[in-house]
Amino acid sequence: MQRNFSKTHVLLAAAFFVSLGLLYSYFRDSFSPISFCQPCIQPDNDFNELEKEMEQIKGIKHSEHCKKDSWKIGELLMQSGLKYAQPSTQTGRTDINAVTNWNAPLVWEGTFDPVVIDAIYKKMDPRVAVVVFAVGKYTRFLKAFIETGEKFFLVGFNVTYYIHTDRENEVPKVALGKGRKITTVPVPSANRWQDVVLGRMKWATLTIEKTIRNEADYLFMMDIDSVFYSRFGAESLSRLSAVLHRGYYKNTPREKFPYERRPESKAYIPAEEGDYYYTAAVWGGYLGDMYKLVKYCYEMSEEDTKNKIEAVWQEESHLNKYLLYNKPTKVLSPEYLWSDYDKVPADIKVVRISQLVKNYAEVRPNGGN
Ligand code: UD2
Repeated sequence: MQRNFSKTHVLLAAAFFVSLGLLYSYFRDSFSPISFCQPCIQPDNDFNELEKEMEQIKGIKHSEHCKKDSWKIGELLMQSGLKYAQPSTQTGRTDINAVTNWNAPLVWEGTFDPVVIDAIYKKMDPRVAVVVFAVGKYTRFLKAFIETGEKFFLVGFNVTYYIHTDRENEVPKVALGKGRKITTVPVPSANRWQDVVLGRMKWATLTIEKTIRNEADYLFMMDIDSVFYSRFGAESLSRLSAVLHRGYYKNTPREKFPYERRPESKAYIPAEEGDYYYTAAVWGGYLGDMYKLVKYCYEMSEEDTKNKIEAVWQEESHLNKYLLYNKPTKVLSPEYLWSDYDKVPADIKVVRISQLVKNYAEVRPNGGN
């Protein structure tokens, strides 16, 4: 009797645990938070909120890429036998500062070896999304941007240009390198250029949620009215990379930065705070971190609209606010966004990408400069 009793219990317990296992595997996908590829996500409280929202969106699945064993960011692996100059601890550029006060690299020509850095990042085989907008007459800038991007931007890497436009028929056919493609995303036209620049945050958020989250590991947001003049390579990649605005990178006291100074705006930064002034024309990072930041700019600008205020430099103001309290992991020198309007000073050894001269009044829907 005693023996039968324990046998029954053992059987019942086994059945219980088997059912528990079955139930767990059935519901596992609903319990585990939806996440981006392994390198992109460091869940925290804010992010859990975003993830909850994303769970609402149907059809989101982990991409196969995430399961790749080779994809372990942060591991700076390099193959044996690579030939390159030995690095020095004593010599280097002395005319610039190559590190921030939170110890992140400040990237200038001469502070990295392109052979080494490309080799390291190519080993990870990352997929890079470039999100651009060409709304209204701005489609005229697409051809030169993509053609020069093919010559200079992360050459040899997998790159997809996500072109958001209201004029799909004006997206040019450009010969692309291996592993590179164009995806066109329709967006509505706008009457105000301010609505386009700010609207970028909303549309980019949606495209990341719907498409890019399954297709990329890194994401760059870029202005379309620019051309690449020189190498823009893997040295630009990090969890969050921001570019110093060419107008304010030298000897500008922080109180003179064109941050939003009205406390009513969500982008408000007090006069006595600030590290650098970053441009919103080029910024990039891991997909998950960029999603969080793009969505932040979108939500903060929506809050401002509710409060009947628009930040002085639209999304650039919100970006600067975010980056003050969430420091970038790499700061890129103004080599990573210069301007054809300006002379190139001695410390800019190479212009990698540059904003084109344009007739603001002619090209924008509501004129202005
Ligand atoms: C500056 C910033 C830009 C943004 C803007 C906010 C630089 C180089 N750029 O650009 O990143 O922060 O100020 O005021 O400092 N666009 C269209 N259609 C339009 C208008 C804009 O597609 O009708 C897109 C396009 O991708 C363009 C981008 O928005 O490159 C920025 O607009 P912009 O170039 O007119 O603004 P700009 O030069 O003042």
